[in-house]
Amino acid sequence: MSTHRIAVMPGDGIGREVIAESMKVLRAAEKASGGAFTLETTEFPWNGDFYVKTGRMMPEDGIETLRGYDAILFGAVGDARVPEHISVAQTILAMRRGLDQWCNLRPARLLKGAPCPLKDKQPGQIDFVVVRENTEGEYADIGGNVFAGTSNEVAVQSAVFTRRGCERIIRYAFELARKRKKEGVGKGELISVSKHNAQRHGQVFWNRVYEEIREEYPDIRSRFLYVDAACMDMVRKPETFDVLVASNLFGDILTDLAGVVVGGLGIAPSGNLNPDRNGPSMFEPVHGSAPDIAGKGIANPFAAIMAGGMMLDFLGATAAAQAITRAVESVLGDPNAPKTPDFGGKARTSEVGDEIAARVGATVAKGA
Ligand code: GGG
Repeated sequence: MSTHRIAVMPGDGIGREVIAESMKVLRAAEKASGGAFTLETTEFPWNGDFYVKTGRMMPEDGIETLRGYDAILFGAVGDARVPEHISVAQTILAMRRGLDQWCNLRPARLLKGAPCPLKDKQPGQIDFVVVRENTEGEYADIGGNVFAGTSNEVAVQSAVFTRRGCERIIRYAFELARKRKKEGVGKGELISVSKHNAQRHGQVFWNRVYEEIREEYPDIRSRFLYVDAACMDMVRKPETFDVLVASNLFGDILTDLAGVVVGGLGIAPSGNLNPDRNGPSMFEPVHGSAPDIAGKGIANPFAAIMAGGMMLDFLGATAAAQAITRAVESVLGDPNAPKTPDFGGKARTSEVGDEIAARVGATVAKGA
C-alpha cells in the first residue's frame, strides 16, 4: 500500500468550492481502491483571508513546508482585497519557481457533452496538450520602475530564457509527443510556439534550442508556429494539434484559449510538474477564483476533479486516475446527469461532485 501526503490549498473564491469536490472524488477513488493507496491530507488556509490577517499569502516558510509533501492540490488565486500581482506571485508563481515545477502540462480534449463553441467539431476530434515552460520566460521576476508616479515613469520587465530552461521543456515536449504516439493517442507531432520574428533575443534563442533538440527526435514531425498563428489555428483547426510547447506567457494565454475551445475553463485541468521529482508537483484547475460566482455553489468542478485525477496519475495510482477520467466522461456525456449552469444545467457544484464520486466508486479498479 502506498501513502501519498497531499497538501491541499483551496485558495480563493470558487477554489474552495471546487477543491471540496475534487477531494470528495479523490476520497471515493481511495476507498474504492480497496487500500491500494491512501491519501494523507493537510489543508493550508493560505489565501486572501490569510493575507488580510498577516500581510502575506503564505507564511515565510510556506514553500519549505510544502516541500515536505508528495503533491499539492491547489484551487484558485484572486481576492479583490489583494493586488493581483502580489497574490499570484506569492502563491502559484512562488510554488512553481520554489519547487522547480518547470513543466506546466495543460491537456485539451473535446469530450462528449462538453459545450464546444466551434462549429462541426466532434468529441474525440480535438486532443492536444500544451507544454508550458513554468519557471522563467516572461514570468521571471526581473524588472523595476523608476520615477514612479511622475510623467517620466519607466517600467522595465525582462523575459529570461536559459539554455537549461529551454532545453528541458522542449525535450520534455518531444518525449511526450513520442509517448502519445506510442500509446496511439497522438500523431507524433510537435509544434514549437514562438515569436522570434519580433523578439530577437529570447525568442530567437528559444527557436535555436528547438532547432537543435528536434535533431534528437527524427521520429517526431515538428515545426514552429508564431504564437499569433497558433491562436488562429487553435480556433480554425485544433484537430491538427498534438503537442505544443511554449514559453510561460504564450503557454498561459494559449491554454485559456485551448480550454474554451474544448468547452470552457470549467473543464480545463493542469499539472505543474517537477519532472525531476525532487519536490512536490502541484495540480490545479486552469481557471481562477471567479469572484462573480464565488459562494453561489454553482462553480463547475470538472476541472478541479480532473486535476485531482492528473495528480493520482503522477503519483502512480494509475487505475484510480483512469477511473476518475472514466467517471468524468460518463457524467459529462450523460444528458441526465447533473451539470452546472455554464454547461447548460441547473445543478449545484456539490451535486456534480457527488455524481462523479458515485461513478468513481462504481468503476475504480483495484490495485491502483
Ligand atoms: N487555478 C489557477 C489560478 O488561480 N490561476 C490564476 C492566474 O492568474 N494564473 C496565472 C498562471 O497560471 O500563470
